[in-house]
Amino acid sequence: WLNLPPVKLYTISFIIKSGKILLGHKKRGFGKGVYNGFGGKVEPGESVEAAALRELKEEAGITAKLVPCGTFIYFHEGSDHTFQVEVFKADNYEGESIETDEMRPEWFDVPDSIEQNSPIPWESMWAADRHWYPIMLSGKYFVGRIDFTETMEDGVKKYTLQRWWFG
Ligand code: 6OG
Repeated sequence: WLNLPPVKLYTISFIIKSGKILLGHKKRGFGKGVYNGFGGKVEPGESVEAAALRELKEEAGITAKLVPCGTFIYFHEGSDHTFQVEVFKADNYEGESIETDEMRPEWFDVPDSIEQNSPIPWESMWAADRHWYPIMLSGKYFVGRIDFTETMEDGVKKYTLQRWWFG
């Protein structure tokens, strides 16, 4: 664990407005088939915030005043990278959210509790999302680490979460 491989830096952004959260159903690439926020890789020389705004525009067709709300890092056995994901949110947006080549946007009710009959489709999302969405939705800043035991080939939904910290 002392020698984690080099970091790949990503963003994800969420619009959370009037009790609803905007997610995108990913149509291609990394995480295909899952619901997620809008985001992607930070390009060399680009700031994290500029990348978040660029990806929100590219994938959902909108702009927003994004505020950083958390960070998580994960690693899985056999990967040659450590992944760092910077999470942003906004309570409003400009433009009209549109389906793009990459994402189909869809609004979901923000649940009072994630335990019961949640309107958020946890089964069709990355395995760790249910651990940090509640912290994000509560308005607290979070920092987390996820260690996965399976490799990418088995599909994102089959990952086993080993550990999670936040604070
Ligand atoms: P492109 O390859 O499409 O960017 N991403 C994750 N999202 C969640 N919820 N959990 C993860 O791991 C993730 N790892 C990466 C970052 C990939 C998009 O997928 C996000 C980007 O928004 C537990 O450019």
